Amino acid sequence: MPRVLLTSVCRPLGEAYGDAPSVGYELLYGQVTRAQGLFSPRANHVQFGLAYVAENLEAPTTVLHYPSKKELIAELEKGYDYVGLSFVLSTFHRMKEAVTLIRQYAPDAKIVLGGYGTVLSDEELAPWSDYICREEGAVFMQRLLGERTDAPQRHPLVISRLRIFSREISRTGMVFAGLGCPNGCDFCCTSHFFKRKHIRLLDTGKQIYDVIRRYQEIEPEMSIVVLDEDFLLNRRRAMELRDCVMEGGKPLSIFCFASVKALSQYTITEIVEMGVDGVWIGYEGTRSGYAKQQGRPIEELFAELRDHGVSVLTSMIVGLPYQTPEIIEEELDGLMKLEPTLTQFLIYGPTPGTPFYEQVMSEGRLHKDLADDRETYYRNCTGFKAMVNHPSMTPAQIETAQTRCFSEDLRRLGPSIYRSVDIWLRGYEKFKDSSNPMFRLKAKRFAFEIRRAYPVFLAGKVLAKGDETRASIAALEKRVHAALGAPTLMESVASVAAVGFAAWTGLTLKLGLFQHPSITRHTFRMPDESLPAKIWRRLRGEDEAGHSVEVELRPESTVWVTVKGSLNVEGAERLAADLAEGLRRRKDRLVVDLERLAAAEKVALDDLLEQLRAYSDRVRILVPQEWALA
Ligand code: B12
Ligand code: SF4
Repeated sequence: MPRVLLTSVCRPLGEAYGDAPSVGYELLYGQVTRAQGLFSPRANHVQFGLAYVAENLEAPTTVLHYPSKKELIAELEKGYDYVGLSFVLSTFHRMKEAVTLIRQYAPDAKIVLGGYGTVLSDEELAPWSDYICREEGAVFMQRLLGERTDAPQRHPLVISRLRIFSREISRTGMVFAGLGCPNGCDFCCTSHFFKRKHIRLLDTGKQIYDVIRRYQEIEPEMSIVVLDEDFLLNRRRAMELRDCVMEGGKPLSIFCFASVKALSQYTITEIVEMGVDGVWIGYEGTRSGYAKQQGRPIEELFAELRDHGVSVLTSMIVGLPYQTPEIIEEELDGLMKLEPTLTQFLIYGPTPGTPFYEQVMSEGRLHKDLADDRETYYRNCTGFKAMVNHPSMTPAQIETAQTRCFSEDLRRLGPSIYRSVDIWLRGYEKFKDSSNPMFRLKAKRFAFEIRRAYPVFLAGKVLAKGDETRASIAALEKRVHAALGAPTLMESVASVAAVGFAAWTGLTLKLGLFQHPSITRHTFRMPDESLPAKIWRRLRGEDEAGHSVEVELRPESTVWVTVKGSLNVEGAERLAADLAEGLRRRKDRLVVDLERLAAAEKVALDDLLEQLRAYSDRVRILVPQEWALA
């Protein structure tokens, strides 16, 4: 079987290393809370697409996220038949760097390019590749490797970790529900990349819910991000998810992308019941006229979301043809009145493959220096550089307006971490006495999140810039304490420590220390996997008693054992002994998934449960609902 390596471009990334200023590993710190300095929430994001492709192949596959050049070389020297590389336009030069290494250290490997950088022409990409993927990547690779393409796709588990003041405070499970978007906004790369089609990776609400449950097996309260461009547009699928959540009886915390048009299809009750408590809404511009902006009046929609504990990340475009510095100012005022929790401001820019790009090129409006130097143009496809001749504004005016928007957002609304607490508090107050039991549970969840945030107030009161901001943080703290009680001694101690951590965070930012992740390496179906894998993997296969076992090593040291077929007493004894042996030798968490058993003897199940009881703090057993085991 061919061996496959999938990799991102190499680190270090960033302005100091020749990239455009915003290019790095983070969404919030890089593109949203960039003016918020030490108060910015931080989370490194891996290349999710690579994890998705790897999960769905049969070939042994290694995935590297952000290797250094040295680490990439070391991996290449292990010998691979195919090397897939994911890149975007702004990392085109990085792709070339990596391909040069692949050619040198794995000269026989076939090179496959994927990701949104492949909007470039064959002519530009052919010298750097053997194959180019411009579609959903798992099926593309299956076809390329001669594997079956008709099996249902599997969903990887990918977890992002959020840090505040350099401390990890929560984990988020990523759900990949779909690609592309039918709305076709003229500037939108992903919509036009998939030819305005929506490709469902998870077809039904039940499938989405099942993936969420898998994350919750790892951490019961894990929050979820659903990556799917206009997730709520498909009402049927979203309402199926809502039904599953209601049936499950446990409130969720889901962040998703949704347009005004899509959101307008739901009542706030439906949104909250679905578990959605965070949405990314494109505000764009008041006169931008995209179809997705049609629906409920935006002021009414935002106010309702806010009052029900739903945080909003909203994005505004700077540099639309009708805008002048005064109009941008007016639009910014309007946006600030909506009190978004997080805000992104991007410059209207042309990406190859979009209608806006076609228009700009046909009218010769790309700045001459960029038109003459395509490499510099691609490098700056980030939303932070004015690249197109504007009817009334100079590039400097557009870029200054963007910077001002970010700083005004911070000055007027304060750091986003406090805005989040404010929204949770509103949600808590709204739902704590609700007649809907699910909402009362949701209030408890908000209370839990707020309580976890108790230690952040002191740092805000001491270190935030501006008297007004510090005063509003103090006022929020008072409201929180009035609603949920004064801090405990431990929380007070944690608050003092948080000031230290916040100051340390400020210092690391100033000195540029610890700003790069280390490599993340995952292997899938590799024969030479590490020892822990071997211990568990020997459980795999058919048992003579009639059941079969599949083993997966999932993130967060979780081993997932699926048992299929029929389980009798003898087989259960052998299985239990093997599982207990693994648990004894390893510290991993174990999920024993019996949901796909066709038949089982009751005594066999009882034995299995009994044998694993000693490890109950690390073991979860999933059984079909109708069995109703404890
Ligand atoms: C998560 C994300 C990030 C993360 C992670 C980086 C990443 N590229 O995955 C972070 C926050 C770091 C990030 C940063 C940036 N991003 Co970004 N990001 C996204 C986002 C929101 C989701 C991508 C995703 O993971 N989707 C889920 C997975 C499952 O789907 P997928 O990526 O499409 O992958 C599938 C296929 O495309 C394909 N595929 C992908 N790679 C490969 C590789 C191979 C070998 C194969 C065979 C197939 C394949 O197979 C996958 C499964 O079907 C997209 C917008 C979007 N909604 O898609 C923007 C997007 C990719 N980002 C974009 C941009 C501009 C950036 C930044 C330049 C922003 C900036 N101002 O700095 C930086 C670049 C930094 C970097 N390191 O690359 C643009 C790219 C436009 C372009 N043509 O270049 C997008 C499309 C947003 C947009 N609408 O403009 N980003
Ligand atoms: S709604 Fe969002 S994802 Fe869809 S086309 Fe418009 S900008 Fe792109």
